[in-house]
Amino acid sequence: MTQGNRATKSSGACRVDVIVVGAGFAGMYATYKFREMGKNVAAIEAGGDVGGVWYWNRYPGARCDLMSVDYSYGFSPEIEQEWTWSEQFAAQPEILAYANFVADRLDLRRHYRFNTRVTRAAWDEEAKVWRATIDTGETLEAPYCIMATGPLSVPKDPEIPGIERFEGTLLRAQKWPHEPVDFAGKRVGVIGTGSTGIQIIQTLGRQAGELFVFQRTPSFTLPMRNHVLEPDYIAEMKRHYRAMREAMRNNPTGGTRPATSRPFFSLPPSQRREVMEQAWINGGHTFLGSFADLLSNQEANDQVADFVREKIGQIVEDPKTAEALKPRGYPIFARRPCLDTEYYETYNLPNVHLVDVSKDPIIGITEKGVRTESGETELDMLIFATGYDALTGALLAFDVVGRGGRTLKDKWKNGPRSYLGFMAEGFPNLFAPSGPNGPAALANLVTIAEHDVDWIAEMVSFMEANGIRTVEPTVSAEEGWMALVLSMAEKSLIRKANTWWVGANVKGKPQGLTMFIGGFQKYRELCAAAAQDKASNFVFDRAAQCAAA
Ligand code: NA7
Repeated sequence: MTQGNRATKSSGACRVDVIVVGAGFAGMYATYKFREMGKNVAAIEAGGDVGGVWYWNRYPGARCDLMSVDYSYGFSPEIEQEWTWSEQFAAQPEILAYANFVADRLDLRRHYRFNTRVTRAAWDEEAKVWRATIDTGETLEAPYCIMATGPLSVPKDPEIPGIERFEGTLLRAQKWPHEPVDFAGKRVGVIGTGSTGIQIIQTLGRQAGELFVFQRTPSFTLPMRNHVLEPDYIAEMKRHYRAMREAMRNNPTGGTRPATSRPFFSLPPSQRREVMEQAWINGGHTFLGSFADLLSNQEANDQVADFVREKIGQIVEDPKTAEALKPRGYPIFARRPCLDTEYYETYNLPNVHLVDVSKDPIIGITEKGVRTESGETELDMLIFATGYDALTGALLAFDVVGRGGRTLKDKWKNGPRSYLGFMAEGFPNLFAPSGPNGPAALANLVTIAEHDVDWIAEMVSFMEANGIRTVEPTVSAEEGWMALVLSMAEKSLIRKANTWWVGANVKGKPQGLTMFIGGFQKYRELCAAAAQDKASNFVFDRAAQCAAA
């Protein structure tokens, strides 16, 4: 196989220095970083091109709910200057165009094999290499393997009988067709009302003939207040990128949203109300930046939830529909807080119908549509926006076999365990940037990805400078990290909602909040401290000790 550089082939395997799995933001950056270090990189991607989740998620209304300036690479001042974002919150086509721009600019595609999946990755203890088998039957081998497989890359169908019977058009948000889909005059159903469903519903409500929303759990969603970026703003932003990136690294969200230490009840009621009104007007995730304790103080959380429910009641004209749209029974922000554009207003359109399947459960999919207890809704098209086997799904989708034949599936049978979120004891030289015990979905994934890849690259440089062939965390370092992650999680309201954040959306999956909730800045400090004390935290295998290999 050609990797555009110096891959060699011996004993049937294609030998390189680093294997990178994935062409999302983490994988692209890892490929670039290691190439710049002079490494021979072989990168594998299941999609037809770069972009990761943004390559697949082409559904109508797909958009990032982090600001474009945040959700972009900070490692290249040249790219920052050459690329211009058009909106405060970029839509999927623009994000994908950005990923393509970066891939072109850095000449990354020559390292990639697209439309290719890794089917197994196994550590060879004697040769000190990872061997990755790909679905062509070929094998790659390298001392280092970077699993940049992403926290949201394995789509999940709903557990509803009869899906295969549907004779209309079945569409999955996470694997959307590349060609345009026409909804005009069609009876369209949507199952799923998370961030994805909300974006689809607010878009298709204005395009479809009739839109039927099958809602099991309503999400809290806040106004995005998206807008076009004016030339003056862009010029200002480009002048200050360096300072902004520095601020992002020192921010709990890994983004530019200001943080606060102000507790909710430190203000008198009228001022709290004023702050909430302002947060609603400003839009975005302003609420979370307005009070420090919304994810730890139930009473504070209840008051914000009441405020948002009140807004829903004011916007949605039909009282029964408004009531069904008001989330209850879990804390606001404990499910991913969605950002929308006139989502609630969509339900005032005469062609949009809410089917509350928490009260009228779906029995099955039929040839003609969706059958609930009360009857059948006939549909031309049915869209699944039913989420992902998140955080661990991609890493457990194939066998990852570590030292002594132990698989990651076995190690993680009770939930993911790692050190710093991206290394695991028993799996030498294997790294999973933006992994499941880091800040993952709770902070800016691009900032996390860049940070993790930089940390890994520094570790590799240190190892090579010191004649070290392998690294893995010590048992006690991993135990300490997991104890910290789990004890912090105990205090968070996040664990009180049944979401993908805690594994509740996948039948049989171990439950629990295993993400690091301490914020990006703290995470970065802990990763830096870990690298400072290498002797305590890592087991190294020096070349001299395995001279025979
Ligand atoms: P989510 O947030 O996991 O949402 C999935 C939605 O699908 C959620 O509303 C589910 O309801 C619903 N769902 C799943 N199965 C069913 C069945 N059988 N019947 C009815 N409804 C069902 O995924 P998204 O893709 O929206 O968002 C994922 C992340 O992408 C998001 O958090 C952002 O970070 C970006 P449930 O809650 O299970 O009752």
